[in-house]
Amino acid sequence: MHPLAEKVLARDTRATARACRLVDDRAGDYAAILKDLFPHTGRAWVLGVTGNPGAGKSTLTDRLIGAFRKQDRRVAVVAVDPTSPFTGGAILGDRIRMQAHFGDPDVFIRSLATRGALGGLSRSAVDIARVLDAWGADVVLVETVGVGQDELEITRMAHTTLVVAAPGMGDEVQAIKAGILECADVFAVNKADRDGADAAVRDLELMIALGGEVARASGRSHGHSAAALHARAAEAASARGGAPAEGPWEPAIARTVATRNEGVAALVDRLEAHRAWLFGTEAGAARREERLREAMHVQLRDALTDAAVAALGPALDAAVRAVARREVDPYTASERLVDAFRGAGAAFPGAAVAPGDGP
Ligand SMILES: Nc1nc2c(ncn2[C@@H]2O[C@H](COP(=O)(O)OP(=O)(O)OP(=O)(O)O)[C@@H](O)[C@H]2O)c(=O)[nH]1
Ligand SMILES: [Mg+2]
Repeated sequence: MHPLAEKVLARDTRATARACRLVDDRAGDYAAILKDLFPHTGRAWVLGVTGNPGAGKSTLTDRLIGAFRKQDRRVAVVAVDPTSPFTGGAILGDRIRMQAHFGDPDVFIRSLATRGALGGLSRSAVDIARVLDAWGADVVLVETVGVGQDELEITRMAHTTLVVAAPGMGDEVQAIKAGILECADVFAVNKADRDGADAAVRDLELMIALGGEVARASGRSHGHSAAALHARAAEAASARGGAPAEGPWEPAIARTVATRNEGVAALVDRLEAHRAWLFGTEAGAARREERLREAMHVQLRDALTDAAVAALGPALDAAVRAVARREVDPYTASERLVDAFRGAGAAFPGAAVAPGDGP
């Protein structure tokens, strides 16, 4: 086993920080470390915290750290900084907001610095969450601003996604990116000390009900009224410590005032109810498999892209020039490159596909 991986498993915080840095930079033995750690992962509950800028994600995350620490759980935070490509600015602010937990050996906070490369951010976030899972985190909180494709992918990797909304920022529901809404398992209407919290809750309730209508009309099963009853029963059952009920999950809503630590216990209950559903029901198992498949697709896409770019080398350059000169369209060029890559498929014994043999 890689010595750094060994130290992560021994819960050495310094070594864990170093492993995170290598993984974020894709430097050194990062791949070997990830491979060695993987068998020791799968224990952590990955909780995504997303929402519009300034909604109170970091403040609420800090409160959630506090609530989980009271239960004696080890907590890790991955703060994905949306502004880093330009300024790196928000990282410092988030660090300061979570400073209360600085020095607690059972809290690990890491800001992501990855810039540039396609999919780099989501890849780093997933891998770093794994490192922190191996470090022994019971809960990994991943804070992202709900903008951009990368961030959507990060949200989709979480077991449970908390969307933080705040009143007084215009039409809250409209302001939340559609893709993020689809991933929401629990909503926090934060800044409930401000005017407009009731309206925000009503909008969300309506939106969730309409989501059910749309799903029913299109023949999908989640969110319809029977399901809503199931979900509520599940919530009630798990609040009593019983088994969650079967059936799809209906998003839950909690009001919070993060600055005053109000409503946080109720929020944690709703998050826990989702976790109980996810890990305790057939529907939850199906959801986890679906998410795992999506994650595999992302991994595969990245691996294939890297492999193809490396294998094609000059052919790719030639294709770019040919497209630029309008000698060939990009669709045909891509097909030809794929054929060429498949021709070089001997690197995958037994799985090689001859040109023209494809589906
Ligand atoms: N009135 C009120 N203010 C709050 C509440 N929660 C957070 N804030 C304030 O809102 C501002 C933004 O809070 P953050 O926690 O940084 O929000 P964020 O969503 O993490 O922001 P970004 O990471 O920049 O997108 C800060 O000034 C907080 O003190 C709340 O419940 N009520
Ligand atoms: Mg923040």
